[in-house]
Amino acid sequence: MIIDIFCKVIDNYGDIGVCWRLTRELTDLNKSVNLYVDDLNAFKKINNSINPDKEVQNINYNNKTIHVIHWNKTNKEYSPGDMVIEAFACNLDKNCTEQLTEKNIWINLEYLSAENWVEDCHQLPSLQNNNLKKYFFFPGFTEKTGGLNFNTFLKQYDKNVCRQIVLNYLKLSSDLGNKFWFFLFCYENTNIKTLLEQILKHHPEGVLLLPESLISNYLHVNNIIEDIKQKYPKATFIEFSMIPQEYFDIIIKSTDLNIVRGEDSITQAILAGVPFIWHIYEQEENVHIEKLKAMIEKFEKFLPEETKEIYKDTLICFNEKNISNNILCAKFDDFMLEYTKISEATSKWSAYLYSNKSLGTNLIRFYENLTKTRKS
Ligand code: TRH
Repeated sequence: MIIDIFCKVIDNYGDIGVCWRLTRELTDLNKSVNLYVDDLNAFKKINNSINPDKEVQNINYNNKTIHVIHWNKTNKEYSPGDMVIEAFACNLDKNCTEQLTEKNIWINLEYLSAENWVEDCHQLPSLQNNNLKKYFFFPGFTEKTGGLNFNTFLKQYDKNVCRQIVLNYLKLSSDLGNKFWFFLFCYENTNIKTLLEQILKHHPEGVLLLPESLISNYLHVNNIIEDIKQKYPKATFIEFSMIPQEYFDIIIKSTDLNIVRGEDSITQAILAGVPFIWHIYEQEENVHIEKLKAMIEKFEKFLPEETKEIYKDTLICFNEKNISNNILCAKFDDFMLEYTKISEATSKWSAYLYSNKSLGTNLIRFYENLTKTRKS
């Protein structure tokens, strides 16, 4: 089975991050994937084997070959795969859609949302001008969606295994192995200093893992790391440049707390089964806050009653601006005091989400059911 995935990089790394992860999962499921990407420079930042100057290249992944094509809208003689996936409604250009027939299963892979309406739209067909059906496919948090985008093989890696890998990969002293580790990869955020201080108040010898990103730059520009080091001299700050996605995933599974962003890193953080704080991608008219509340609503089903409000307040406050520092301190302190209960709930939610199977698995299942129906 041949699958074409088309990826248009809007900004940041989530578009290519989601597509590369899905490509790897489908490859692990023994499908042959052609990945079309318009911005190979962004791709190289999360996969250093990519050559941004090559129009076509083969990537070796787990002793299998993935075809990567620079998608520059002038790709000639396109011959479609069995399943053609437009990531985030990136819309194929004419010389591709003209080659599609009803033998090809045409998918629009949507952005992740925990909102309930997603279930009603998932797998809906939409008749296109060329009289072919394009199917909406929504990742999601329930069995009535396409499930979350994760790599099934990683499920067997537990925190200790991942922590050992990270100690070696980042060449860290093994003395750090038994400390409280937390990972920070969010957007610029005026509340971050208070959050880091509250975490270190509870874990003064904490280890902060900090890849180069918008937030690491923000911390440096505002001298926040220096300030915090004064207050918490036993804390360790591990900074590093961007790393391949496979190792990014292992870092997320190695920590005790993840403060992450966007769509793809939050997904991996939730599945890691340890407490997470989500800095959601900001949208107009506060649409992102509704999305944030929808995710919290799904998670709080696993939280004890007394912890629900604390968790919700923490995430809302972290994503809001102009909250007084006293309130921020109190909320983040409450979060750390509830850490064990939140940790137990995250672990249960992770187990449930894994049981929904991966986005890749569910796409294959959809394809097989649809082609079976069409044959009968
Ligand atoms: O980079 P992001 O902010 O991407 C965003 C979101 O996906 C958002 O939903 C979308 O609308 C917007 O892009 C256009 O955050 P996200 O989703 O976590 O993607 C980051 C990807 O980068 C993820 O796949 C992990 C990967 N990554 C690495 O592989 N190595 C690294 O060192 C780092 C820091 C990230």
